[in-house]
Parts: sequence; C-alpha cells; structure tokens
Amino acid sequence: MLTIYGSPQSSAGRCFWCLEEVGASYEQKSISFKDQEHKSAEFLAVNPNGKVPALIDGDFTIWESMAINFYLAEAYKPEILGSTAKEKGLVHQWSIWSIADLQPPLIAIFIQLIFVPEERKDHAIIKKSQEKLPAMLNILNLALEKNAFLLGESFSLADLNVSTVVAICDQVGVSLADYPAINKWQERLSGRDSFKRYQALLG
Ligand SMILES: N[C@@H](CCC(=O)N[C@@H](CS)C(=O)NCC(=O)O)C(=O)O
Repeated sequence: MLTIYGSPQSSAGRCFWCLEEVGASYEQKSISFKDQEHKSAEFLAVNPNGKVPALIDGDFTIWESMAINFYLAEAYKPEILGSTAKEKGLVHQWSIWSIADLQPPLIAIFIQLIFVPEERKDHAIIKKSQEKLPAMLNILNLALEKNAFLLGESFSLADLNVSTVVAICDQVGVSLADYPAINKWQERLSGRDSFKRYQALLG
C-alpha cells in the first residue's frame, strides 16, 4: 500500500492521476496548510521542503510531483516510459519542458490572480507571463498535429505530465482556442479510465 500526501486539487493532482494510471493501491493523507501541518516535524521528516506531494512506498520516500510520477511508472507500469532510449528521452524531454518552461509563467499568473489581493496585483507580471505562452503552446500544438500522442500513436507518461501543466491554462483563463491539436489531445486523454477516476477524486 502506497501513501500519497496532498490533495488531488493541489500539485499532487498529477500524482493521483498517475497512481490511477499505474493501478497501484494507495491511501491519501491530507495535509492542512491552514493548520501548518506541512511545516510540522512529522511531515518535514517526509518532505524536508514542507510541500506536497510526497509519496511513501514501503521503506522508500520520494517528493517532487514529476519525480514521483517517474518512480510510479518505473515501479508499476514501465511501458508508459517508452520502450527505446529515444522514446524514454522524449518522455523526459516533454516532462521537463512542461515543468521547467511551460509551468512557471502559468503559476506566476495563478499566484497573481488567486493569491495576491486586488490592490497589490501586478498586472505587468500577468502580461509578461501571458506573452511567454503562445510560443510554447505552438510548439506543443505542432507536435500534436503530427501524432495523436507525444510519443506517436501510444499514450505515455509524457502525455499525462504535460497535460496536467496545460490544464492550468483553464484555471488562469488562458484560452486554448488557437490550438486545435492540443484540444483534441486533451479530449483523447480525458477518455482514459484513469483520468475519469482522477477527475472523480476532484469532486
Ligand atoms: N515542485 C513541487 C511544487 C510543490 C508545491 O509547491 N506544492 C504546494 C502545494 S500546490 C505546497 O505544498 N506549498 C506549501 C508551501 O510552499 O509552503 C512539486 O511539483 O512537487
């Protein structure tokens, strides 16, 4: 039995989808930010960063959402990591690109819109972050015009990881109307049973 710390509505969401995708049995432990549980000695022993998600599998502990997903895939469903060195390289390429390049401007907008009070919102940050997105979304759209999935004809962890970052667009009001291949790909992914089970967890 695995233990995942965090809620499906947080950065842990992509790990819940991955847990459902690999079919591992797990229990969830919620961490209350309001009660500062993420800074408690007990939780810092699990993740010294004081952040969710974190995962425990027997005597093994791992934190950092994408790393958790790579571990889950390797341990429980390695076929979604690709079957050749080139495919595995591409799964890493897209996953790292999504978290290192695509996610930061989206999170910058998210923070301004959701957490910063109206009088302190920095509209320049929002505008600058929005301007960074079309070039990256075009790159993804072009890749998906050629293939149904990022590795070609079959689903991989790259699709799961990247699409959880793209999903932030919706939360921050970034329209994907100009990217039809991304939309079709998201529809395709939303038909997966694992995705439906993950969505059901969101309530
Ligand atoms: N890079 C980390 C980010 C994790 C993260 O920022 N988690 C947030 C929740 S969405 C958190 O725990 N924040 C608490 C804090 O920063 O004090 C990952 O992807 O796992």
